[in-house]
Order: sequence, then C-alpha cells, then structure tokens
Amino acid sequence: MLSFLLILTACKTQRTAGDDSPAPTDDGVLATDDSSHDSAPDTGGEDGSLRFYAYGRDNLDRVRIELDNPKSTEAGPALDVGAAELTVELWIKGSSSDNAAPELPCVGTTDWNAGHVVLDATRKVGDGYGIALFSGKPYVHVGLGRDSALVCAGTSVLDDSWHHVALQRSATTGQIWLFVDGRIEAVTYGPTGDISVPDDATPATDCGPEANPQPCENDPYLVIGAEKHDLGLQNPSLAGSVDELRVSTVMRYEGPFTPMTRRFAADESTAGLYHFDEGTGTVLGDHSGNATDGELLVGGSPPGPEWSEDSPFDE
Ligand SMILES: [Ca+2]
Ligand SMILES: [Ca+2]
Ligand SMILES: [Ca+2]
Repeated sequence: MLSFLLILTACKTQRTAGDDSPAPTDDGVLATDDSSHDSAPDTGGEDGSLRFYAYGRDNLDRVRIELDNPKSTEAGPALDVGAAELTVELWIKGSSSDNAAPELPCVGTTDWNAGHVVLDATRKVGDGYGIALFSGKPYVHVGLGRDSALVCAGTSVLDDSWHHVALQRSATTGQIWLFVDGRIEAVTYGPTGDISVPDDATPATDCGPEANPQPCENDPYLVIGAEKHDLGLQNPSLAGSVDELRVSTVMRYEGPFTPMTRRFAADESTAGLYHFDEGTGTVLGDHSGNATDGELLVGGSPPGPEWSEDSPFDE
C-alpha cells in the first residue's frame, strides 16, 4: 500500500511540475473518484514532447503502459481497446536520415516491425496493432490469430516537422483507416474480431536469445518509441519525437479532417490521453480520467526518452 501511495505522490508531482498557476483545489489525487485524477486543468506548464533515440536494447529508451495484468484475469484498463471500435492518434517528428528502414511492399508481408516502430500494442503472437515507419511512411499492422493486415501510407512523415498520424478500426467490419495530417492515406479490410489483450493472456516465452529464451516481458504493454521485444537490428526503434497520444473507443473520423492544433480534452470515448507535457520524471500522465499512466524506461546513449519543449502546438 505504501508503494501505491508513493506512486500516486510521484504522479501528482509530475503533473504539477512547471505549473506556475495555483494548484487546483479539486486535484485530489488520493481521492477515490477516478475523474479527479484527470482534473488538472489544461492551463499550466509548457507544452512538450518526448524524444526517442532508437536504442532498441535492454528494454530502454521507450515508454510502456500496461494493458493487462498477467497475474490476474480481471479486465484490463480502458486503454486496452480493440473489442469494438478504436482510434489511435499521435504526432510524430523525425528525420529520414535517422530512420533509414527502406520501403516495404504493402502486400504479401507481415513483417510490420521491420520499420522503425513508433507504437507497439501487439503481443508476440502478432495480435493487436502497431505503427512503424518504412522510408518514413507510416504503416499500420492489425493482427488477430493467423490473420493480419498491413495498411500503408504513401507519404513520409520524416521531414523534421510534426505530423499527425491516426488509425481507426472497426472490430465488426475489420475496416481500417490510416490518416496522415488528416488526409486519408489508405483504407482496407483486415481481420474482424477482438484484438484487445485477453484478460487471461499469458506473456509469450520466446523472447531473448534463441539459445536462452525468456518471457516476453512487454507482451501485456502498449510501448511507445521502440520495438517492444528488443528483437534486434532487423526490428529498429524510432529515432524521433512523439507528442499528444489519444486512444479512443470509437472511430473519430468519418473522412478527411484538420488535426487539432492544441491538446485534446477527454470525453466519454477517451480511453487514454497523454499530453507529454510533464517535462521531468519518469511518469507519462494519462489525462483521460482512467489514470492509466505510462512509465518511462530511460537509458541508452544518449539516454532516451528525453523530455523536450518541442511540440506541434508551438506558436
Ligand atoms: Ca505535448
Ligand atoms: Ca490478465
Ligand atoms: Ca483485456
């Protein structure tokens, strides 16, 4: 219990770091009402982001957020989307020279994580979803059982400017949409059905060196900025920045749209909302109201992820 309280205290510290405005009186982090965790007003502190350096080893240079507790069969957090509709969107910035994975044919391959992995919510068996960059172009993987789909953008996002990338999917129809800066880059049909992490899932056991396989520690996590299992040089991580990740339980976009140029506010369909504005510490706070905070695993050379004041929302 003590450690639980310490975590909450750390969370509160991060949330108010750099915030010059008076502490909100209702920001009762220890209160039992979940919504209070989210109630930090969107007024204080600099906007920021996280910079990743593609270290790709030792479970470092990444953020991870738990989607399922392997020790329990209780339902995972709202962030464990995929049973019905989902939208996952975030901002990406980087250079093509730092992320040199070449273009991959969009048909006939399942090797989605041969690109620079931006976000990985797959299990080792392939179930789930992920985003990787091939020649700078975002590719989305959706997998379930032996079935999978690769959805490929035609536009590179790696020009040292911020770009908004969104994927949305219906479990009922299997339809997947991929947007870059609000443009529809691709729409296709993949597997139908529930791609969330089963509540009774056990992590795969075939990670680590072939001669000495280890449990896949990150199987039940959503990982940002890295190929989650450290599979090696053939499966590179992101060298670049990420900001404003929102995960929703609906398909947000019916067609082309203009991406928001400020932080999202949570609504009833928001499963996870990360502003990346903490600026310090090792907690990535969830502003959805669900308190599904992420954990920065900092290390490598240079050490990443690194808090930055860069943001797509700078004036
Ligand atoms: Ca931000
Ligand atoms: Ca579980
Ligand atoms: Ca689950």
